[in-house]
Amino acid sequence: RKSYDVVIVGGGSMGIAAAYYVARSGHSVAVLDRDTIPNETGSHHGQTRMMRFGYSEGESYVPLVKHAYALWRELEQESNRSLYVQTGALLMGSVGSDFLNEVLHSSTTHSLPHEVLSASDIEERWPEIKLPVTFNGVLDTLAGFLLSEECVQAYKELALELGVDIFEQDAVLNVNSVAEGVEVVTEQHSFHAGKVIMTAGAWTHKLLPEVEMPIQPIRKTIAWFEPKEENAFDSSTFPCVVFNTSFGLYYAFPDYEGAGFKIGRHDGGQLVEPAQLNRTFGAYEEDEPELRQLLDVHVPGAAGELKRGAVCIYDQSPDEDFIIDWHPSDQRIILAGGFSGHGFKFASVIGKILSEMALDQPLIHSIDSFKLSRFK
Ligand code: PYC
Repeated sequence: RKSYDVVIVGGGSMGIAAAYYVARSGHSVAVLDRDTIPNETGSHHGQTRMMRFGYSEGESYVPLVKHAYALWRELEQESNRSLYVQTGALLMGSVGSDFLNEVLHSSTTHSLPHEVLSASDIEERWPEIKLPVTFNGVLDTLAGFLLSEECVQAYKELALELGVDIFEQDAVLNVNSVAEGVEVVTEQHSFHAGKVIMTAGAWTHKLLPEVEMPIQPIRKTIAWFEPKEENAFDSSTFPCVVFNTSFGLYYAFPDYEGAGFKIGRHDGGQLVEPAQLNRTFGAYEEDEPELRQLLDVHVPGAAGELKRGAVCIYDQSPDEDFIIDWHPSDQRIILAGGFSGHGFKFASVIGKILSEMALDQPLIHSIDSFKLSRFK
């Protein structure tokens, strides 16, 4: 049996970041994952994740985004990698919609650099975007995208350098509280931990059925399309875009290193059991057409050939806010999940917060609004 100060169950973006920050404080750490790290079965694959500051999900996230951003920049320095591409993000929707009002409220409350643009301002600047006159947009100038697998790889390499033990392709079978710590049993090993951090997405509830983690896994698709005109959507000139339309909330990324114009839909998707998730893009009839629909209406020049499609998973909480808390009956177990498809950008700062929770340190941010007890 192997003993560690902290065992982390789930080495996705949150778990691997937590491993790094715990190890940086001089404690022994093991990270356990049923897959490899990084992998294509969680919520961090597909090249890019958006970093937005004027936050449509609520201005209370803005200080957390700012801190996350500072830590991503620090990770770039420490890993000697380039992880962030600042393109700006253009958020568009009906004039006066709750969505745009919240983006504006976040931007003004926190004095974030931004520009409010009419439909014609937008079309003048990016003729590839087609909008009705009833739409306008907010350009979040600091925004851009993170290279998601590279971020996970960077944390992994730094964690390994600090002596973290990583156990890949070894699924966790049991997590049990005992008098002197927490026992974790995997297919191949057994561990004794002073503290356990659970960052296993929908698997957390399976491993700790006594904790009511109200997380619904949702199957989501993303796809890369060949632009009809070469270079029209290149990340050197085209921003990340979000469209809040009458037929769905969509996000898209400019073409980075020839991958194509990447698009996904934030709402919708299929409610699934994690073990039964169909990971084949195209397995559902609507997979490609629902993404093309947005392109056909608002970005027709990007609606070329499908280059690649992928499937990923959202772990959705009922209010789409995160769940970060201690286990209600064992404070040695820390729970994090419900990132609801907007969590990746925060993985750096949440990893740090989870490390502080595990090490009984003061928290750099309050987690009051993320507590599990809000659902009671
Ligand atoms: O939170 O910005 C975001 C996002 C983009 C795609 C999925 N989530």
